[in-house]
Amino acid sequence: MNLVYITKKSTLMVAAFMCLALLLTSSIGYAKTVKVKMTAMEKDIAIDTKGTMYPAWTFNGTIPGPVVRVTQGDTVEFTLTNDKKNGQSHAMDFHAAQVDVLDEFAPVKPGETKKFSFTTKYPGVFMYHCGAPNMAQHIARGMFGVIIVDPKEGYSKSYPKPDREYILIQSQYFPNAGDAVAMMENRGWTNSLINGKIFHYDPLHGANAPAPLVAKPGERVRFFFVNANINMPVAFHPIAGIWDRVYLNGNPKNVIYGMATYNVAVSEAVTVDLVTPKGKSTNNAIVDHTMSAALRGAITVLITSPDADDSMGRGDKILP
Ligand SMILES: [Cu+2]
Repeated sequence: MNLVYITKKSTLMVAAFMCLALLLTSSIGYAKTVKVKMTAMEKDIAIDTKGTMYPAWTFNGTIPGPVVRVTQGDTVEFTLTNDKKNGQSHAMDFHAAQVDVLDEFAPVKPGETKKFSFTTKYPGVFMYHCGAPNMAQHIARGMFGVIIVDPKEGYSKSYPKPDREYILIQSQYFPNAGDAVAMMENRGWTNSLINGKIFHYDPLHGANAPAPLVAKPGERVRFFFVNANINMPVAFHPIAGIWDRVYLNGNPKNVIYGMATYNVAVSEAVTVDLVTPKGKSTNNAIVDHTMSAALRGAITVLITSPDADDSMGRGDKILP
C-alpha cells in the first residue's frame, strides 16, 4: 500500500516536472522546425487593378509568392513541387539559407518534387526567388517573395515593437513575357509592380480606386521592403516623411537613423520604420524616387487617420 502510494507520488512529481519543463521551453521559444510547401504554377494573373492579364510564373499562383515568417534559429523544411502541367523547370533560392547552389537550389523538372532544409542563422528580411535559367525571366514573370526571420531576442529598445507592419515588394513588368534576353538587358519594361500590381495601393493613379495602406497618428509603421527588380536599384523614400530607422537587411544590429531616402540594391531587402505625426491626420506617398519607376507604378499611399482600420497591417493583412 505504501509502495503504491510512493510510486504514485513520484509519478505525479515526474509529470509535474515535465509540465514545468514544457512550459519553460514554450515560453522561451526554442527553435522549431517549420514546414513550408510551395508549388510552381504557370498561370495567367492580373498585373493591375484594371484586370490586365499576364502569363505569369509563380509560387502558389500569386505575385509575390506566399510570405514565409519564422524566428531566428528555426529550421525551414522546404518542399517545392513543380506542377506537371508546367512547361519549365523551376527552383527555389532563399536568401536566408546557407546551403549549396548546385544541390538545394538546383532546378526541379515539371512533375517532380524536391525537399531541402536550412536553419535561419541571421535575423532579418530576405528575398526568395526562382533560380532556374534564364533567371531574369523567372523573376520578371513573378517567381519571388519574402522570408522574414524575426530576431530570437524579440523586440527591444533598439528594435521596438511596431504598431503595424506592411510588406512591399517592388518588381519590373515586362509585357513581352517571352523575351528573356530583353529582360536581362533591361529593355522593354513598361511598369513597376508593387506586390504584383501597378499602383497597387494608390487611388490617385491606379484604376478602380485600390485601397491605400492605413495607420493612426503617432504610430510606428514598419515596412519590410524587397527590391525584386531585374536590373534597377530602388531609391526608397516616404514622401512627406523620413525613415525613423532603417535596418539594413532587416537585422536589428544594422540600424541607421533619420534617412530620407535609402538606396536598395537589386535583391536587397530592408526593414524601415516610419513614425507618423501625432495629433493630426496625414498622408505619405511611399515611392521609388527613381522617376521612371515611381510614375510607372511604384507609388504606395499611406493614409494616417484616427479611424484607421485596426485589422490592417496586422496578422495576414501585412500583405493586403
Ligand atoms: Cu522558375
